[in-house]
Amino acid sequence: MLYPIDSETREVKELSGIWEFQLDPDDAGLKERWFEQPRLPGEILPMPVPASYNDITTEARVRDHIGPVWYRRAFFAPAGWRGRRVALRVGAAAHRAIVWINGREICRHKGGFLPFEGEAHTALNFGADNVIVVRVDNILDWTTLPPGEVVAQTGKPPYPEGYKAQLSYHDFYNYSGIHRPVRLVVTPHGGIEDITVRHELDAAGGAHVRVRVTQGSERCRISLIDTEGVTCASAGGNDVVLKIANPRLWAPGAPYLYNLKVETFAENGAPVDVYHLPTGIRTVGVTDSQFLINGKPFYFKGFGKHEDSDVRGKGLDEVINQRDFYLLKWINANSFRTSHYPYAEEIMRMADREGIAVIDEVPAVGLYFFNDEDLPVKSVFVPGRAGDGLRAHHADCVREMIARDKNHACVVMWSLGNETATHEDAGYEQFKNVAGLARELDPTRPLTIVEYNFPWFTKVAGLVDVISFNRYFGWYMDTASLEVIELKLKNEIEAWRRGWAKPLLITEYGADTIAGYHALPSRMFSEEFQVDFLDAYHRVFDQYPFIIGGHPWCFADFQTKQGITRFGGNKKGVFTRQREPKAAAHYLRKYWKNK
Ligand code: GCB
Repeated sequence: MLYPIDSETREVKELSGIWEFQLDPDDAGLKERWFEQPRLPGEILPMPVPASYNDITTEARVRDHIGPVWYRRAFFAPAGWRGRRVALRVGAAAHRAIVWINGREICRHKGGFLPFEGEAHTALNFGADNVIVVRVDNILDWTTLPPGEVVAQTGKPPYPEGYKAQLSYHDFYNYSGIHRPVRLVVTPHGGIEDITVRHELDAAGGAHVRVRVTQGSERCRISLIDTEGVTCASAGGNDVVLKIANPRLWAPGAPYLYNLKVETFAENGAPVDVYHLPTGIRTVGVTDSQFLINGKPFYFKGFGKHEDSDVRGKGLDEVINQRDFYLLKWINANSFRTSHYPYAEEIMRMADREGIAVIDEVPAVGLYFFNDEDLPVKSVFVPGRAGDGLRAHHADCVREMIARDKNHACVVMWSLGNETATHEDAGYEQFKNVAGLARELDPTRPLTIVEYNFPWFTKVAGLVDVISFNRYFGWYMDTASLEVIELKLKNEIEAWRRGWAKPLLITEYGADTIAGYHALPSRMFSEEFQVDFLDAYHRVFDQYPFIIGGHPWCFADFQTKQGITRFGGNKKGVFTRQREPKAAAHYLRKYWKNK
C-alpha cells in the first residue's frame, strides 16, 4: 500500500484539524443514521484529528468512554478533481471505523494501527462542499488485537445500572479515536497501485534492485535517482532489475536513500502516473549467531517504545517523534521495536531517513494470562477467546503490515507477536500459519516472535530466525533481588542456546523508575536502581557472542490503564514521558558508545 504523496500526477489533501465530535454511549448512531443527518446530535465537542480523544477534554465520560464515537467535518473538493480517482485514506483509527462521504459509505476497517482507504470520487460533489463522517469504536473483544472483553461487573454485585468495564490483558492505555491523518488522495484513474522493491548485493559489491509495479498497464519506466539528481539506472517494464555497480548502501547510522521514480504511460504513450519512493539499498540476514546488515554483524542497541505522549495520547505527534530520533542518536541507539503495534507511516519514513533499524511488530499482544508464578494458567488459543475470528485478524494484521512497510529499508525484521501463549498447541498452529504467511509475502526479512515463555515452555522457537525474549528477573520475579539476575539469566540464555542454534535478542528488561527519586544504596523505583538493574543484565549479555542486542524496556514512560501497580502509568522509561533523561539514559549512552 503506497504512502500518499504529491507528485507530477498526484495530489494529497489532508483533513487534519478540528472536527465535530460526539460520544454514542447507547450505540444509537447507526440506527438513527447520524451519517446522513445535517449535524451530529446533542452538544458537539470540538476534537482535533489526528489525536486520541481521551485526554483532550476535562471529562471522565470522554476519557473512559467504551463504545462508538462520531467525528464529522466539511471539506471542499475542487472542480479540478473531476474525472480523477479520489481515495479517502485513514492512517489509523482505533479500533473499528466506518467512513461516509455525503451519506455514502466509503470504507470500513478493523484494526487500530494500520491504514485503510476507499474510493471517494463517486460520492463527491466537485467544486462544492462535502461532508465526511467517521464512526470509531474502541471496544476490544476476542476478535480484535489487542483482545479484551466488555463486562457488566468486575466483582460481586451490586453494580449501578448500565455499569460496564473494558477488560484487557496488555499494558498500555486503550487510547482511542482517529490517531493518524485522514487524507484525500487524488490520482489518475488506472494509476500505480503498488510497488515492491527487493535488493540483492553481488560479490563485486554491485546491487540488483528488483522492482515490480502493479497498475492497469505494463508501460512503466523505472529509474533510480541519487541525491544529486543523477539517474543511476533506468529500465522499461513493470518487473525489472536495475543493476548498479557501485551503490551507496543504506545502513543504520549511515542512511542513504535513492529516489525510485516510477512513471506509467497509456497505450498511446501519453504519461499517466508518477510515484517517487524513497529507497535504501541494503540486505539483511542471519547466521546461527549473528544478525547481518549488508553482510556485516549488527548489534541491536535501542528500545521497545510506544506511540504515547501527553494530551494527544497515541495521536501522530511529529514533534515528539522527531525529538525521539534526536534522543535515540544522543543515547547511541541504533534501533527500536514497534512494540506492540505498527507505528505511523511517518515514523517509518523518519527511521529510513535517520538511519535507525526497526523491528516491526503486529498488535498480537495481550494473548497470555499471567499468575504469580509467571506460569501459563488459562488457555488463550481456544474457542471463545483467541478462536477463528482473532486468528483471522492476526493474519490480516500481518498481511496489512507487510503490505504497508515492505519497502522500508529501516525494517530489518518482522515480529509476529509479543508475549503470547506460545506453549499451547493451538498457539503453535497459529504462529506456524502467520509465519508461513509472512515468509510468503516477504522472503527477504527474518522473523521473530517475542517471548515471555521460558525456553522449556515455548513451542514456536523453531519457526523463527531470531529468538527474542522479555525478562524481568529482579522486578516481577525475585523482586528487588539484583543478585539473582546473573545466575537466572545465564541459566535461561544457555537453555535457549541448547535448544536452538539461533541468534538471541533480549527485547525487554527494565524497572519502574520515578524521575527524581534517589536512593543510596539503590532501592526499587529509584534512578540508581534502574542503572544497577540494567547494568546487571548487560554484564551477562556481554558474555555471549550469540546475543545480538538488548532493548531495555522502555524508551519513555507511557500511559496504562489505572491499576494498583501503575502510578500515573508505566515508569520503566529511560526517558520521562516528556522526553527528559533519567540517570539510566546517561548510563546507557556510555555503555552503548563503544558497543
Ligand atoms: C512486558 C510487556 C510490556 C509491559 C512490560 C511491563 O513484558 O511486553 O508491554 O509494559 O512488560 O512493564 O510490565
